[in-house]
Parts: sequence; C-alpha cells; structure tokens
Amino acid sequence: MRPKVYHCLSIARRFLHSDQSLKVGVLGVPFDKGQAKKGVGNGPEFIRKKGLLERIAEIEQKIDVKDYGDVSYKIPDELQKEIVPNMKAYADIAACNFEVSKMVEDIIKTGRICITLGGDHSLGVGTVDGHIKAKNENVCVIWVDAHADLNTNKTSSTGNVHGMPMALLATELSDYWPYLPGMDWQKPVLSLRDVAYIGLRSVDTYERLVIDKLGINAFGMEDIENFGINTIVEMALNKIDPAGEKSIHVSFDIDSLDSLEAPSTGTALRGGMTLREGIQLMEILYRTGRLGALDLVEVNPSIGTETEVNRTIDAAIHVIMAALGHCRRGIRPKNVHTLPLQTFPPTRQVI
Ligand SMILES: [Mn+2]
Repeated sequence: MRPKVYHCLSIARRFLHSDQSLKVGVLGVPFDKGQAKKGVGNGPEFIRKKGLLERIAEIEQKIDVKDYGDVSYKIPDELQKEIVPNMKAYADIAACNFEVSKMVEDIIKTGRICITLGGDHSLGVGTVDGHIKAKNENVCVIWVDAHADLNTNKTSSTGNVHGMPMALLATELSDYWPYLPGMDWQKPVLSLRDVAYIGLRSVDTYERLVIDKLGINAFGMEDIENFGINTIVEMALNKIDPAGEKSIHVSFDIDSLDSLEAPSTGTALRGGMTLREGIQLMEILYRTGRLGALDLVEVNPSIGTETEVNRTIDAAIHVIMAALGHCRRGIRPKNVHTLPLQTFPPTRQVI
C-alpha cells in the first residue's frame, strides 16, 4: 500500500478556520506498584507542576482542556487477600486499573482525547481497556517503548506487572494466564494484529518468541535507523489501521527515548530514540486526526539530579504537545490576510 502522507498545514487549517476546538482530558495515575522503584507515582504531580496545562493552552490551535485530577482507588474486601503467583501487588493492580479504565472510557466518550500521566506502565491495561470500551473495540495501539511489556506471570523474571500489560490485553495470550480474580471487567479483546511496537531495544527471550511466532509488528531501534521515523510510523499505521478508520491509542513509555534524553526513569537505557524522533512520531499521529488516547508513563522524578529530572519532564511535555498539534514551524496568525503590515509587529519586542 502506498504510504499515506499527512499534511501538517491542512490539519492546522482545519482547526484555525473553524470554531471546532480539539477537546482534551488530562488524567493522572499516581501508581507505582507495577515496579519496584519509589517515585514514579509522583510523575503526574511533577509534570503538572512543570506547567503541562499552561503549555497545552499555548498551542496555536484552540484546545478545550479539562484536568480530571488523579485516579484514586480502594481495594475491595474480597480482593484484599488475593494473590496471583509472580504478580507483585496484584490486588492494587486490579483495583487501580478498574478505576483507570472507567475514567478513560468516560473521558473518551465525552469526545475528548485522553492524556494519561503515569505512573508506571501497568496502567496501560486500564487505559487501553477504557479506550476499547469507549470506541466499541475499533482501536489500534502503538506501544512506544524500549521494552515489549509482553511477559506473563509465567515468563516474567521479576513479577513486576509493568512488564506485562500488553500480555494482559492481548486476545492471543489469554489462554496463557491463570484465572485473575477481580479482573473480570477486563476482557482481553485486543488482537496483537492491531498493535505496533516502536522503539524496542530490550526484549526478553519469551517476548521475542511471541513477537516472532505471532508476527507482531515490532519496529526496533535498528528499523528506525534504517528507515527513519516517518516511514516507520507510516508502516505501522498501514499494518494496524490500513483503512485509516480506527481510533489510535499511543502508550508512550518515556524509556523509549535515549537515557541521555530522558534519564529519570526506572529502566533507562542507552541507544534509544531522540526527543526529535519522539516529537516527529507524535506529530505524524496527530495529523491523522484519529488520536484517541495517549499514555505518558514511567517518568520518575526521584531518579537523577534536578537537571535530569527537569530534562525528562520537559521531554514528556514536548511529546504531549506534539500529540496535540503544536507545530514546530509555527502557524500563521488567523487574520493574516487583513492585518495591515505596519501594525505587525505592533511594537518592537525581544522574543
Ligand atoms: Mn513500558
């Protein structure tokens, strides 16, 4: 199939010359029990403090943004004592993701793009599930990550559930799980044919086996190197959404970026994407007009120096801005045709 070309300006024009504004909902999930390091639960607070909502408001096109605050959850009594082998903090995972799924479903049903701030990547179970419910399963997923997060409790070497969300969501792997109490709300209805990975560079043995066996669309760093990020995103979309009619879910693990770009994360790894590639990827997906949800996960403000934490959060905000249409080349003012030249700029100022 011929790769689709998306025109930044045509999309920008659509919003500039209409009263239709992009509607966005921001949801925090201060959850850290899907992995062992403390601090990742403070991601939403730090990202907001660094001015995410203000930065979204600065985007050239009109955006109606609503902050839904943070998800809270309570473990139901019947779940308190439930243990699943090699799934750490199981009851918390089940209870939190239940609330996340409900919130994401509600936000998307109000016509908003749901931006979920993590928290660790175990929350991807809830966000993708909520998106699928809101859109009657017409969803494809782009998992931007250094890791495949495709372990089951039988293959994981750590028992950390942030390495398992894709396996929990996938129809093809549902037979490989034991019965999961308190997770009945989550039916694994997502086919791995509707999933594409971008940015892989640390894949476990069993994950590699599953990827090869099922022929999952997995674009690793060497593919980005060979083809460039533009072509990779087009290849991914042509595979998982050839008709161009699905709602796109992007689950963006900040460790997909090189550890020089985003050092403050639990499993930082060299040899990853540049921030420029992350931004370019999101800009292309924005231009499809079909982005339904974005998770931005695994920012851990307790790791690294203050400079490193700031650099990581700044990278996260750049990725989100690109997803919402911030255009690096700038956009002409709306009334450019009527504006008398002598009044532009009105006064001399240093920008
Ligand atoms: Mn991940």
